[in-house]
Amino acid sequence: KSEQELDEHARTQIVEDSIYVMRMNDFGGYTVPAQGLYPFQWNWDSAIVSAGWAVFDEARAWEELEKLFSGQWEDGMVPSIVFHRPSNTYFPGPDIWGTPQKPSKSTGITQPPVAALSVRFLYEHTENPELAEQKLVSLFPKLLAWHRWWYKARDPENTGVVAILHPWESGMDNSPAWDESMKFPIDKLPRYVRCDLNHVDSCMRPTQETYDRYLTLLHRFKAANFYDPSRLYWISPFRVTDLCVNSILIRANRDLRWLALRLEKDDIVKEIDEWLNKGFEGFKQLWDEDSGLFKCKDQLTGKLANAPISAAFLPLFAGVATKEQADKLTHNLERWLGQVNYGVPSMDPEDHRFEPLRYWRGPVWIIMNWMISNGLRHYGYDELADRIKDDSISLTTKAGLREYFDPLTGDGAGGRNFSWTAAMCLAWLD
Ligand code: 9YW
Repeated sequence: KSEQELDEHARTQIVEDSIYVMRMNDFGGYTVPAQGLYPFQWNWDSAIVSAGWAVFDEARAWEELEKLFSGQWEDGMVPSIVFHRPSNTYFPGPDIWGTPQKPSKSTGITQPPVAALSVRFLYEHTENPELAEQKLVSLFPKLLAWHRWWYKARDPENTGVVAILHPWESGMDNSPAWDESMKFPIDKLPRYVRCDLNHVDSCMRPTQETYDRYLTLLHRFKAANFYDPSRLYWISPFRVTDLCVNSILIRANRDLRWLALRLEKDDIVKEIDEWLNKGFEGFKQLWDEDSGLFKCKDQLTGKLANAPISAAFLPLFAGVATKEQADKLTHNLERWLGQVNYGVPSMDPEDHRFEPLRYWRGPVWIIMNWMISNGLRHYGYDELADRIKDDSISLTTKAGLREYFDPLTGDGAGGRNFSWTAAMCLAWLD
């Protein structure tokens, strides 16, 4: 067979596999990221996964989002994990979090606010406009409440950018961007046993010391009147301006604005415009001219995090980078890509902390590739955007629907049969 035929065969196969994986991970209205390793509904995973469902089962796609919002707290927060059903293969589960039922068992922290992007995606790709209109009307107030929560609970000082209080909130758990900010003392912890190492080799996961710090934060937040949002911002020993959450929030604000216009909600459009304007200002403090990259910032020390991570390129996705900044970013990105066989590594491969297999300290993540490539296209860097898309196709067709990939060898790593990787193959790479 010719190479082209083989390629086409591999592409058809990956679409079939992706649908199979999504169905397999469907636990009834919500999709688990990966069986065993992550057996509940994760927030930003689900938002991304709903776009995958939209390609072959629109009703199920809307259901995914509705199920996620069934876990929304009264104050508007949407938790990072909703524990719809018990499972003993993940730590820390609902017993450790011990959140009051509000209305489902959940964690007491949140995750990147992707959902507004998904609602717009589903609405624009609908084959059933009546259904889409109805879903938009019911989901819109929930999205709005969540975005308002971000500004009220996580930017009480009105800086234009929001804070994360736990590395889990960024979605990039052990990113080198948190190394300095995670140096607070570890509390005396109740004895615990991790479950992740039953599923994935320890060389691909955060270290034990990192886990002790994750748990220290969890227990401190729980002691603050069960994750009281008006207190957490002030008591947390970890308070960071994260590029991933802030870029996604700005992008989600744009999509929320688009949805508000559809619903003719002029006052809300104005409110969102204020968030966008102050967000644009807020991002200025995250630009590091010396390296030509955006950086995360420790809000407690006021210092930029000295870590060149792939989220540095996400302000392109948010549309908040200037043309000059975009040029410098792409210059860096080209250098990074020149050092690896598959992009985009989650940190600068020339940095001494780069580890090609350890989670957020080197591996390629397809969802990051999607956001970076989308941002590049928006700024007119089509060739680079294509290169990242091609790399993503090569990785998934060669190594399968893995959680992340080694940028040097292209080998798959972490969890297998991974839902958001499958969703990206359906909604982006096909
Ligand atoms: C954890 C589910 C989640 C993702 C995060 C990723 C990892 C581990 O897996 O978190 O214990 O929550 O870092 O982004 O949502 O895929």
